[in-house]
Amino acid sequence: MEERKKFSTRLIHGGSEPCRETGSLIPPIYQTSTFVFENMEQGACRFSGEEEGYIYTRLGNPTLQQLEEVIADLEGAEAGLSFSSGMAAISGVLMGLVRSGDHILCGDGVYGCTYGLLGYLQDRFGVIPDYVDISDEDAIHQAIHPNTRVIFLETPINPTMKIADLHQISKIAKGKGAQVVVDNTFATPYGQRPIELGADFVIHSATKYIGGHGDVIAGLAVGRKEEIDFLRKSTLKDIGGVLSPFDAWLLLRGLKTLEVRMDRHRMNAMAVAEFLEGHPRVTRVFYPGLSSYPQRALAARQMDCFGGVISFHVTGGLEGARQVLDQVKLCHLTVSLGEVTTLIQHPATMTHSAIPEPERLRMGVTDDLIRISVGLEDVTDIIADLQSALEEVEG
Ligand code: 3LM
Repeated sequence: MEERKKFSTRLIHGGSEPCRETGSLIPPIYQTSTFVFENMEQGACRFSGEEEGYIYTRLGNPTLQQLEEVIADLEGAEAGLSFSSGMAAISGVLMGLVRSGDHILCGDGVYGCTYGLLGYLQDRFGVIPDYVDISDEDAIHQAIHPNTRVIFLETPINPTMKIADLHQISKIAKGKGAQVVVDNTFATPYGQRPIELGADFVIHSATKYIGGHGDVIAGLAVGRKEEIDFLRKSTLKDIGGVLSPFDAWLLLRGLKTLEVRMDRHRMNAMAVAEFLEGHPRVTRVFYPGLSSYPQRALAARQMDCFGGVISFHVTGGLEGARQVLDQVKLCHLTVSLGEVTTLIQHPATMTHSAIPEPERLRMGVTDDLIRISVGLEDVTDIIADLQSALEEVEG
């Protein structure tokens, strides 16, 4: 049996054979909305499923398929599916798994729009979302009910960087008939592979590290073939949040450098986290690579790379955060993360502002919390920018 190639080789060669007809090193983009049939019989057979082949890009496209095969391979899953955004992937997977009256158990922190989606599913469709402290095994056991269909986890959580023990939670879920869905956006498949730890589905906002360059909005999901096929034919096809072939091509290009980018993100983030930790205006820093990180042992066991996102608390509350964010120059004041440029933002008033205050505070998203996605610039320049911005914070 041929030995499985290493991660970086699979990133670069995955699905990317030179084109046989033209010799083109990079496969062409199938930038088409539809596919021509040879005759009516063939069209009918494609629709009935008697014949395999493309019909219409919302139902499948060679460029999307190439991306879906690569992400499934990197995550160690049977099959993959692409969506027009991370939120389309999350809603597509969740709506394919739950029915009215089902319970979705979430970790105690999710991206603001995921929180919004769960509220919408509750109000309109009678799904019951619930949040639990993912570091408390007894609490997880107690929070799972007979109608719990899904355990939804971000790990690390955006933006608090808290992590979930995927092996332990997947084991608990298996015994209770719930499916574990992991949003792996922050870690990427280079940093952590939830399927290998027992999860059922992995989701990405591919807008972030997978694309890596801040020029595309996209989502991905992987899981067992049968279930991914079901999602393809139901929530992707009929709700219709399909990715454009050009954006899939951008992701395929971004993926080739995922490993080298993540290594540099990690090194830069570690240096920034250490700098922040030693700064008198910073009261607390959360980065899994730090020895002070509360879940250090779990992070080391579960993750191969801690990525580039750091969150930290500053003195002076909301005003302290404002003084830093209004002063940075090299770091761009913007939402999103995981790209070559360093991005900094204020979760309480931006990415997580849709979460009602008491819930937001319970999740640890306080007014003095800043999130930084450390980019690939020279780290001394990033630190110098933060240093001068932090000087603005009054005691
Ligand atoms: C952000 N996050 O700045 P898209 N899952 C996770 C995410 O962080 C995100 C999504 C899913 C941010 C976006 S806020 C207006 C900007 C863990 C997005 C959703 O649909 O591709 O944006 O992914 O934290």
